[in-house]
Amino acid sequence: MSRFARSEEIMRRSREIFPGGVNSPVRAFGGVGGTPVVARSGAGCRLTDVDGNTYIDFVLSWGPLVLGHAAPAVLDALEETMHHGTSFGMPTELEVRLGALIRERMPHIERLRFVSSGTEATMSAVRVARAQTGRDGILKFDGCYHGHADAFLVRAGSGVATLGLPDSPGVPSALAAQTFVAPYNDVAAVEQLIEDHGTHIAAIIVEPVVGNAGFIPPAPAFLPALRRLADASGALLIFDEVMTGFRIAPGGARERFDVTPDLTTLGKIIGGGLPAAAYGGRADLMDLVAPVGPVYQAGTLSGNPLAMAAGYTTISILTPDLHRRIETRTASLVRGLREIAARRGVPFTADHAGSMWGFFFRAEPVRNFQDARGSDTALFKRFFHEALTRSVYLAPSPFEAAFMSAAHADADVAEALEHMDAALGAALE
Ligand code: KE4
Repeated sequence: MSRFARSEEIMRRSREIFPGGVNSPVRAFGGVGGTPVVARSGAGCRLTDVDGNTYIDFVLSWGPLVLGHAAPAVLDALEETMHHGTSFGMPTELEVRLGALIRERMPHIERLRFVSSGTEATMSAVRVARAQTGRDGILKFDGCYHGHADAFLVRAGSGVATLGLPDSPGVPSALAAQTFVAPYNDVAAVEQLIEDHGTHIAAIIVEPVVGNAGFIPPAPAFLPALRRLADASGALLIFDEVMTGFRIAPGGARERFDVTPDLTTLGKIIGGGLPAAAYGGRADLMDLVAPVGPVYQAGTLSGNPLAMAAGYTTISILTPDLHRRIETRTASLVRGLREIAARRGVPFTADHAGSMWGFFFRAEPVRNFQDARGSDTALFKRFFHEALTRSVYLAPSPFEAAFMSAAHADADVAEALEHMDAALGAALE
């Protein structure tokens, strides 16, 4: 009997209910083939599926679980909070506590608004930029994914790229025409777009470190150039830190790269595994948002008490010292993978920023999505499945980043490297 028999049975039922049997496309294993593994439970750095197979997990719910699965402190915070009620649709002190902590760690976020998903955060930040500048255009980067709002589904990364849908049907062409796309790390292309359309562009929105085309770090001059070009053209600079926030440095991209955006979006980690995201930045911009200003944005479950409690506990525990320890372990994992690939003579590039990491089966460094697409995705698919049967859970797509948590100990990293070494050997046969 298949080691995934129960997953296969549940997915058969699930496909009758949900498109592709999933509630988010990338979970469908479209990028690697085969049947998705159905989760049953998680504890620390390990995941157990419905067939009882366990995995060392490097996806961690696509980033939120920086403390690992079912972190005891987070569960205690939820236990303590939920008995007082789960939602009020009213202000609570929990929001103030988390909002104040975010501002303390990221002082450039003078004002913020909680929402329930990264998509809401990015679409709202763009709305503020369009309101402030009176312009309609936005400039994004090929392979960057900012959620599924219409304006962004123009050659997006992540699930769209995995599914090979360069532009999603259903997005009005008039709206797509307002989105300009440049290759990541290509300053000359941005300069040209600004020269041609600069007076029309409300915002440049960027993943400061790309996690949705695989892991792609910014060239040193790239983010400073975006800041300069935004200032020169009157556009705002938006850092989409839904994935990188509290992940690539204790204070996010602003701290790591010393470039200050006008607006920042956050998500994932700030909810500690529950639905929470945020957009924020300069007070003069955020005071455009209702009820203070005319820019409307709202949300029934925005600032949900349980999500606030989980997020506050997570970020409180994630001190700069703990962040550094997770980063050090991530660096040793990436080094180990490079050594394995070199010993096996496989074209390979890997990198990390904080506790976010990734790799491609390609000899040269990956600077943009085109480079990423030129990697050996067939080998990635084989490697993914060989690793899966050896108890290592990687993102089911070559165009996603991987993560590390505080729950991954040195022994877990060593065990994972051993399994991935054997997996690569099998994938090469
Ligand atoms: P959500 O709407 O999925 O909460 O956030 C959208 C989003 C915005 N910005 C960035 C930089 C993001 O990475 C995301 C979502 N990331 C994907 C992972 N590649 C979520 C996983 C999924 O789509 O199921």
